[in-house]
Amino acid sequence: MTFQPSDKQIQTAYDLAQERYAAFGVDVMVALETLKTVPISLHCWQGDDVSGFEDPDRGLSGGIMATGNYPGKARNIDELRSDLDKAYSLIPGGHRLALHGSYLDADRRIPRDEILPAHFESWVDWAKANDHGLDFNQTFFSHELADDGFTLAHADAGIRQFWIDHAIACRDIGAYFGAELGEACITNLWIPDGFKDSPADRLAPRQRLLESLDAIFAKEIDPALNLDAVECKLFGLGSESYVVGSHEFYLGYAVSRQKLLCLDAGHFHPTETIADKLSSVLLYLPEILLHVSRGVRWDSDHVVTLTDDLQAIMQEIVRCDGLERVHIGLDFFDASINRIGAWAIGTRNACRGLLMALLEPRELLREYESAGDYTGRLALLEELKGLPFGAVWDYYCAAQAVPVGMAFMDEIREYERAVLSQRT
Ligand code: RNT
Ligand code: ZN
Repeated sequence: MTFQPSDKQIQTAYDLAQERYAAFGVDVMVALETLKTVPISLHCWQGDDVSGFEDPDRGLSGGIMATGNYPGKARNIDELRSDLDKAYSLIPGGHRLALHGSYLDADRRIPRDEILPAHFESWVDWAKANDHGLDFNQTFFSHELADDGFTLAHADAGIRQFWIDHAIACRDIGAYFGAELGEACITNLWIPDGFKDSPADRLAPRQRLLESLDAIFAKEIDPALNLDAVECKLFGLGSESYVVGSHEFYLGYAVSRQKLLCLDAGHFHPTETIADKLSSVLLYLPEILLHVSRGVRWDSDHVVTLTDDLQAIMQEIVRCDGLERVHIGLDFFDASINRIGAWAIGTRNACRGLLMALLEPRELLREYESAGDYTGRLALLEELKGLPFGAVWDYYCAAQAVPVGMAFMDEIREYERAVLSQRT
């Protein structure tokens, strides 16, 4: 038996917490009202170890890897949707779903350059029925034309064209999502292209990627329907020495073409964090997409926990007044634990990190800073870590009618018993 607070205990703890925060000039109610309006884009690929439904038996490629074989992985679209429904029911607030091109609903294999909005109609029906916004991603991996490690930067013009056509088809699907759901879809482009060992020519593949991207984005799409993002990376499995789409490459591309830059927390040197990048990028670009993830020693895509890194990212979004401009997406895939648990734990942590940031006494911190009182600033930042944030979080979960504390694990265990364990 785990301890569960009663409604009265939740309320009492919340009332006291409110007073503690008020003493620092923080209105907890305002923070919770704001938190409620911020959607997190859950990534569909945590539910099936990035297999997708184009050809689920094909192994994952592209320098990414889901390790572990926890039983009960979703084997088809219905199972994935059922698992997602369960996950959303454990997370406070209203949230989005990020799909990948390979999660199409078709009864035969459709070539990637021929995928259509029709192949995603059932996802739109599901999104409408459950009030989820949709985001999208082109799929440039787990495919025979990506097996040599190159797609949009491939030396072969025919292969490049195939992937250009795939990317264009996906933008149209993104626009279809946007039109059907009445809010823009963010279609994010990430390619695995790179070399295992030191290349002799770093320039030519980047020149080809630049041209491919310009061809993909040649058609104007109403930004109210679809927004394009490009995701950079430092290295991947098998592309340790050179990745065509590096940070500098895409920063330059995004700024010059006014595309969204996607910053994945696992795509930089292990001690380099993305939090500090937001205030710079926001000066040059109207919007940013985040892939909130947790790298452990490498881009391992561990479930998001409430780390200093996560808190710093959320603090920066709030401190930069960036809640409208920074879109929060998740990107992790752990196959060694219950996959619904992974979604619930990772997304709840993203929300918790955001709540902590919203509870910060920004004015007071800035007063200390402008007065040159850096000791006061440091003392306050440390003091905040001991404020009763958990009481506010519990109250929020209760108010949003989702499980408080560890109770979400009871639901996950029950779902595992009744549903997941039946999958063989
Ligand atoms: C890979 C990128 C990319 C993928 C997903 C599946 O390193 O982070 O975002 O994780 O598209
Ligand atoms: Zn990513």
